Amino acid sequence: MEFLKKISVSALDQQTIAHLKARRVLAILLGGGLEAPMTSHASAKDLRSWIAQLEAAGELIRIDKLVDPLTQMGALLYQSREKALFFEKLPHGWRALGQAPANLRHAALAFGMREEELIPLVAERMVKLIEPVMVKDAPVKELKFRKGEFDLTQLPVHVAGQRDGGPVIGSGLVVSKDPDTGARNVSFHRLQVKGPNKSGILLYPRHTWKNYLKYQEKNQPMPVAIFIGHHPLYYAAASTTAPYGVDEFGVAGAYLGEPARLVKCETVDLEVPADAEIVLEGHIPPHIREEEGPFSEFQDYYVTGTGKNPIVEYQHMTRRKDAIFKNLQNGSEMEGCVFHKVPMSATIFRRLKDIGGGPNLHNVLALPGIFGVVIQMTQRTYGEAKNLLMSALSSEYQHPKVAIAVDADVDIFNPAEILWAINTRVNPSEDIIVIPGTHNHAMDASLPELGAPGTGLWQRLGSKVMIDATIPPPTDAKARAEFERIRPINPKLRLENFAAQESLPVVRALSPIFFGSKLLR
Ligand SMILES: Cc1cc2nc3c(=O)[nH]c(=O)nc-3n(C[C@H](O)[C@H](O)[C@H](O)COP(=O)(O)O)c2cc1C
Ligand SMILES: [Mn+2]
Repeated sequence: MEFLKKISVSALDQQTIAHLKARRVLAILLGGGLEAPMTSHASAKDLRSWIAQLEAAGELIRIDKLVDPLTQMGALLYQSREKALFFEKLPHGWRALGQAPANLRHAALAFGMREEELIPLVAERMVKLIEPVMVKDAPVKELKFRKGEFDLTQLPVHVAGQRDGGPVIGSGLVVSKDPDTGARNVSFHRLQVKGPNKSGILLYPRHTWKNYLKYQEKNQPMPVAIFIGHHPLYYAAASTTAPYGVDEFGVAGAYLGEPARLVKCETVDLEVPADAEIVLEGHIPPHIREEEGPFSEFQDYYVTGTGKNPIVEYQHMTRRKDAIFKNLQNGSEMEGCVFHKVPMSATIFRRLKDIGGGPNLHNVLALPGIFGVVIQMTQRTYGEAKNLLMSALSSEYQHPKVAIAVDADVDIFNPAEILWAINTRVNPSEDIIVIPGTHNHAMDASLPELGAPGTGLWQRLGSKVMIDATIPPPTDAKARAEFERIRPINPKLRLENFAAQESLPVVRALSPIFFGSKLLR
């Protein structure tokens, strides 16, 4: 039995997924859970359970050829907008997951929800904070490396775009604390690798930056712990802008429906997820700024954020024995944007849902480029859409510059339908309103930039626009009737029931989503 156990475990080490299925079978065969290295907490959601879930859903592509992260991986991730990629053969024996979630369908899978109901349900869940728990069994502590024993340049960090300044860890979630209150914060920050134990860091002026300024004022380095590779709901929590002082691990608990499992770091007074793949411990020294960027960013441009940014110096690394790296590529409609879209849309949904006593709000969705948001609603009264649009432009999130309101008959997941609503339901002089002189996102290249990244004056002073593409409210049935959309007689008839046998493959290859597809339900 002991022999079988050993063989099985090392065989599992070789592969990754068949492994997880096999694991369950083996666990039964062996009369209990397996030992490390593949073991994670029985019920813990981690990168491995996520890979298994993607594969079972037919959403994962395995890449078994050798891939060079510096010159090849970016192009493969860029073209995989539909499926997650699992890189089985990377330099130095690494494996890695990317484009997971590649889209909102994957995000819905991670949350265990249907795509249409994802945002309203996440909006409900995100405030049901669950305190994290400290645990003893921590797969991420299987291997420990002190300074000099690890080398960031040996990790399979990839270069995403042609003009990038170098390889950038896009999947690092940064844990820091407010030095005055001890309140914890977790957020995403791009980390350009600059040497065996050094990276740059882009600190957009929000919570981690605020913590850093407090340390800098005391002329002290800010301790940080950065975890790489975990279940996507940890990533969704890190990209949620909770109020300052709220621990995003509590948000992770809310998303997971169970407490995040944490352990103490080895060299800094911080806590990290026990089931992560890799943890880097380090500090951000005060006042030091070095050139960082350009980088393939979320809006699909390189330049924003480039300049004299702070650095991170690393003194320790822990990881699983067979750690799986997480590559995360930005760019419009790439994985990074999925992590922007879900928490941002849900946060704005929460903001709007009680306006004026509770509108008939159906959905909210951040649009490509992230500076736009669409609100789907049925107005109760004339003018109500504009009240909601004002609020969407001024929320926890600094991104929205363009806010569009549409009715329930517009498929907000299909940009063509949103454009159609703007073209056919807007009276420009009444329904398009520009608000000048607003504070906008500092990474919106279309607006004038004041100050530089890494300084307190980094911002863009711009403007915002709301576009009301809603139709008259149901209380004015006559006016509303002018906007009833065309539907064919017998909308439930399907092409495949009428097509000739030889045409069936052509019919089956058709996309189920097209202009008006929702009206045929
Ligand atoms: C993929 C991705 C990459 C991000 N990269 C950065 C970054 O490099 N620097 C930064 O300051 N914020 C970045 N963010 C945004 C913040 O992590 C995010 O807004 C988070 O909610 C901020 O946390 P905070 O509200 O606790 O400050 C990124 C977000 C995502 C989804
Ligand atoms: Mn925060």
